[in-house]
Amino acid sequence: MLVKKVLTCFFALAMMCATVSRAGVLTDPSGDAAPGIYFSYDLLGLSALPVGSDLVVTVPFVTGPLFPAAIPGPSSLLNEALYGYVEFDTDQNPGTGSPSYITSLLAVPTGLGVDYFLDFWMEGSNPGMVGVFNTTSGFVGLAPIVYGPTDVTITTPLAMLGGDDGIVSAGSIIGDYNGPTDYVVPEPASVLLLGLGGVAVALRARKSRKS
Ligand SMILES: [Ca+2]
Ligand SMILES: [Ca+2]
Repeated sequence: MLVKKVLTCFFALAMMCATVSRAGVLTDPSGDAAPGIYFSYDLLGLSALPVGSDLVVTVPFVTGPLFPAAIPGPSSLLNEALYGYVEFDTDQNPGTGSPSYITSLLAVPTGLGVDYFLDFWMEGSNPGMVGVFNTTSGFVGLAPIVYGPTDVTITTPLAMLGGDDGIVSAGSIIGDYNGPTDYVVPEPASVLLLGLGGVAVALRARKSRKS
């Protein structure tokens, strides 16, 4: 009986750890992006994890023959430049902050109360940097972005996010200059499934809700 109780507690703790440790890691299916007038960016997911005193965000994309050799930012002045936002619910409380752009632009519920966001548009006038905004008080500063061959990575000092611990709920909406082509949102149910290794189940659930 005692063994069973210990095992039950261990399993519950393991589930909590799995959920927390994966909270900043999201997946998104390939092939679900809307056509873009200039380029159809197709997200594969998003990770937003604390590394030292920074929050490191990586946004990977589906690549292919037409994918740019290096993802262009707005300062490239290329038609296929990447635009968009990454949003953070830093206190993981949907009751604080603002509604997500994903909701206001695409009418998709996210469960996010967005406290901070990264603005890719600002890279147009600040090459290699994106804007960091607090949804209540406005512009906070600039954070570096690295445009890679298959993903982009943004490193934001936690000090610019109100001294947060870097455990955040996050989402992203991206596209070309004309408008959004794809988005990724957190889903509490799928976060738990991912923690338990149910990736395929989560992807199927996501796709059925999108179609
Ligand atoms: Ca996608
Ligand atoms: Ca919030």
